Amino acid sequence: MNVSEHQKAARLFAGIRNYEDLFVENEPAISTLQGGLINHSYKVLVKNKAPFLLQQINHHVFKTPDDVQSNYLQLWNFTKQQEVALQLPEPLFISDQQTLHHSKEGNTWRAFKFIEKTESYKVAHWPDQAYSTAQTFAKFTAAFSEFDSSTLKTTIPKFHNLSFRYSEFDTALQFASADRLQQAGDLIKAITERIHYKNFFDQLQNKPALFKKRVMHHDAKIANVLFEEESGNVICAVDFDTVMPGYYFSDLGDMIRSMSCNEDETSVYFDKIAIRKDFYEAIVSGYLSVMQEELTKEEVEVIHHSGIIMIYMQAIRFLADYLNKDQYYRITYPDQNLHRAKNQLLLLQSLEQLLEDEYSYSIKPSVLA
Ligand code: GN1
Ligand code: MG
Repeated sequence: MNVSEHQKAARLFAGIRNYEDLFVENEPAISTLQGGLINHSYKVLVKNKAPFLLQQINHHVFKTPDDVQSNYLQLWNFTKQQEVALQLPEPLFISDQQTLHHSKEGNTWRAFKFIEKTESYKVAHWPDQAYSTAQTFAKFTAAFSEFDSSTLKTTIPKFHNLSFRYSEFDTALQFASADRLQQAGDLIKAITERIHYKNFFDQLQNKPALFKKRVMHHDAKIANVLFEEESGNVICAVDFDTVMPGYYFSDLGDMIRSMSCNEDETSVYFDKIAIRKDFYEAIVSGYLSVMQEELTKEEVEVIHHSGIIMIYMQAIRFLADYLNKDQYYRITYPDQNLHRAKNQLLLLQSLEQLLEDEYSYSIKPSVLA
């Protein structure tokens, strides 16, 4: 019988190590979970055992999957040892020390206890939901304020470094086909016109005492939060692969990106892409309700740059990937990355408008002049 790779991994995490242990009735039942653009995830049911989430870590994106897992275990152990009140998904062990399975096909697998009766959303439905999601990611960072973030391994170098992303985009421009360059013409212009956001990032990188590195999630979108089905309350954040030291605006900005609009990043209803002011305010105030004390005065002063930087960065990443012939983000139709970039640039425009009209917020704050 031909046993697939994920089936073998599921058996291992289910505690079935030998063929003698395997019977028809304890063969794991595996279903594919939709969602992320990077890893493959499955729900596994095994007779008389708690269900679990099985994941294959994408090693094209995460070149050192063992580091991804060791970062997670560091956080997990810290919360247990320090009795930090923060819920995290429980990693499953194959043996005493082992939480990873390296398949002979060259892939890395891990598993977590499945958290039942939950749901997650692609967009926020009520400002309250946005507020509690913002608090969740803020509490995540706050929970590790006593943890030395420099001990975390860098699983994706320069991941949320806007200057680096901009240079990748520049390189993509040089190698793109004439056809793709033409299709993306307006979007390329919209990005290059806004190079001052990159310059802003360059400047704050030179001020480590004012702009601090903390434990950041780096994928703080609402889709990465589990809500309890019945009550709608937040249970916990998930997807900690990109936890690394970073700037606060990575998470706050990704939340603005993913929750202040009624359409998600894949929407092609371009005329509906807009920032909802009440959601925007809920996100910023929810985040500050937890993080205000942690942030420096200078960080708070430029808080409205958070959404700008992250939406801009995501537009750049989607467009660069389109120009690179879609090597990074999974697509379901040919122009999807182009459309995602357009979606994000429209969102950026809408945020710029809001900040100018309603907040009289200067995009070049004096602190960084
Ligand atoms: C990727 O796979 P997923 O959806 O969790 C990406 C994020 C992007 C996001 C866009 C490792 O996350 O940075 O913001 O897509 N993760 C990685 O939705 O590149
Ligand atoms: Mg992710």
